[in-house]
Order: sequence, then structure tokens, then C-alpha cells
Amino acid sequence: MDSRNGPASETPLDAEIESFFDSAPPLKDSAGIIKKLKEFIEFNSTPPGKGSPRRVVCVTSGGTTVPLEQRCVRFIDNFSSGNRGATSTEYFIKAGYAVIFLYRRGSFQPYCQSLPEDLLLECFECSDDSTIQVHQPHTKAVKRAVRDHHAITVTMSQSRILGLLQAVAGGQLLKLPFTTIFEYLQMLQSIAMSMRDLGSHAVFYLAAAVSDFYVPWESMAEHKIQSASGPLDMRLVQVPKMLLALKKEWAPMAFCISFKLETDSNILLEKAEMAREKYRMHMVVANELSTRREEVTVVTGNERILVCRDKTRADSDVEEPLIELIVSRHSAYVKDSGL
Ligand code: 9Z3
Repeated sequence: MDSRNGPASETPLDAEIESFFDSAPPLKDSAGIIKKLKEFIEFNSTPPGKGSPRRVVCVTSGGTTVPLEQRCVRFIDNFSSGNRGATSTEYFIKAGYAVIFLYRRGSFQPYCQSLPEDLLLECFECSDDSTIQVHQPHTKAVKRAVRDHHAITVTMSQSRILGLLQAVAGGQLLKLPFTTIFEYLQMLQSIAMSMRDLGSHAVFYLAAAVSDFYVPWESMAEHKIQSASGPLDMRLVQVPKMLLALKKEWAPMAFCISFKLETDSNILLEKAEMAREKYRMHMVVANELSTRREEVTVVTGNERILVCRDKTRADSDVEEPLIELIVSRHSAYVKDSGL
């Protein structure tokens, strides 16, 4: 167990996983991240007023990078815009969950997806020296972003009144960014161990696209690799599968949903079923790259449930019915576990 990432685990981690964490570059501000997590979880376990404890979901989103040099100039990236994670976060918040949003820097953000990328230049105009106006086509999206952000801010200020939270802690949404596979897995471990005591009230919704191969830190070139040395011959090793550690050791009572992405629809469901069994996930969401915004298939122990976007509505998405299904299955799980 890596002491940088929290309290010592009672059961030893698998040697491969332990060696991954031991050789990873230390996570920047690990203590600060653990503090934020603790405060966020405490706050949501005893929300202000007479509110009942919120269920907490960790949503992972965006792709991890694999650095090729320690002073990184080049890296291998994983495909994911972060749209799935950001949209799902909004529906989880709407359903009353507190969300720990573990996202790739620069990927899509909750409540900001319909806003253009270059927000300041495209959304606003100066009508005279003192007034800034929102361009007509973007008014709806800006209003929605401001309104939803405000809803979260109000929760935060209530918490301040009750003295439950420091200024750094969030209300219903805590955002934590990552870039590399090292940061992602270290942070996922810290999050999982912080959520451990939530028992069945904890959910993991693992939509991030996680690298399968990486260059171990100790065998990585320190400086920029020189092209004058001829063709590049580099050995990537397999990233240890952390899902089992998550299920068995980090947060054993949590409700876990992972994703399976394929480009060949013929193997998709079979691979999703295999992943569900191997990593003991409660659900695996199977999606094919080109149709991922239209439909997904949720694989559970004995079902394959097709979830589709409502095609009669132009602004519909597949995440709305997907999160609805997950929330209902999670509720049944909480009830069954009796906690
Ligand atoms: C997914 O399958 C996500 O649904 C997408 C979402 C990345 C396709 P976007 O971010 O796309 O909205 O653009 N995520 C998991 C992908 C992944 O790496 N899965 C691993 C696998 O398939 C298991 S952890 O082996």
C-alpha cells in the first residue's frame, strides 16, 4: 500500500499494483486532495438542515495520457472528449447525488457543454465601454450554465453558515483534474479509499478511457527523446487492472459501473460480459465508438438492456435514460444490502 495515498490498507495489494504505485511519480498535492475529499464526503454525509445523507458517485471522464519522457514533451493519448462523464454528472446531481468528478484537464465540463469552446470571444460582446452582452445564439446556454452553477454555489454557502465546510470544499460537486495514467490511478485510489465508509451508498461510474499500456517511470527517458538516434524502440508494459483492487480492497461495498468501448460491434457484448465477470462489476456499459451517443447496452448479471436516446427529441441524450436506470438499480442495491 502506498503511504502517499492514504492510510495503510489492511489487506496487501497485488504485487503488480503495488509496484505500479511505488514506482509512480508522487502525486502533486496528495494531502490537499485527500483533505478536499474528506471534507466533501463529510459535508454530504450530514448535509445542512434536516437533509438526509447524499449518495456519492465518483464519475471518471476523459482519457489518460502515457508520458514517453519524464520531462514530458511527447505522450500517447486515449480517445475521449469527456462528453459522457460531464453529461452524466449533471443527471446524477439532478437525481440528488453528490459527484466527485475526476476529469482529464481540458475535457468537457458539466453544465458547460453547449457553450462554445472560446467562451469569451464567442459568447459576449461589448456594446459600449461599460456593458457586456451575451450574443443572442448563446443566451440559453449561458443562462443554463449560470443558473445551474448558482444552484451549487447556494449549497456551498449554506454549508458555510453551518460551519461544516471550509471555503475550499464543494457542495454537491467536487472537480479533480488529472492528465497522466499515474495521476488518474493514484487519485482513483484516494477517492475510493475516502468513499469506503459510505458502504453501498458509494457509486463508481468509470467512463474515463484508461490506457492499457504505459512506460514505467524508472525505465522512461528523462529528457526529450532524440530523433537523431534513429527509429524509436520502446517497450510498453501492461497497466495493472485496478478494477479488482477497487472492488476487493479499496471500496468493497460500492456499486460499480465500468464501460467497455469497442469499434467492432461483433465482439462488444461478449467483451463487456467478460469484463463484468472478471472485475465483478455490477454493470458494464457497452458502447461502440460510432454510435456511442445514440445507444449503449447495459450488461448486468443476467440481462442485456438496450438504452437509446429519444430520437423524437433533438436535444435528447442517451445519458438521461442511462442514469435513470443506474439510479434505480443502485437504490435496489442499497435496499438489499440493508445499509
Ligand atoms: C467509454 O467507453 C466512454 O463511453 C467513451 C465516451 C470514452 C466512449 P466521450 O468521452 O466518449 O463522450 O467522447 N469509456 C471507457 C473506455 C475504456 O477505456 N474502457 C476500457 C476498455 O474498453 C475499460 S476501463 O477496455
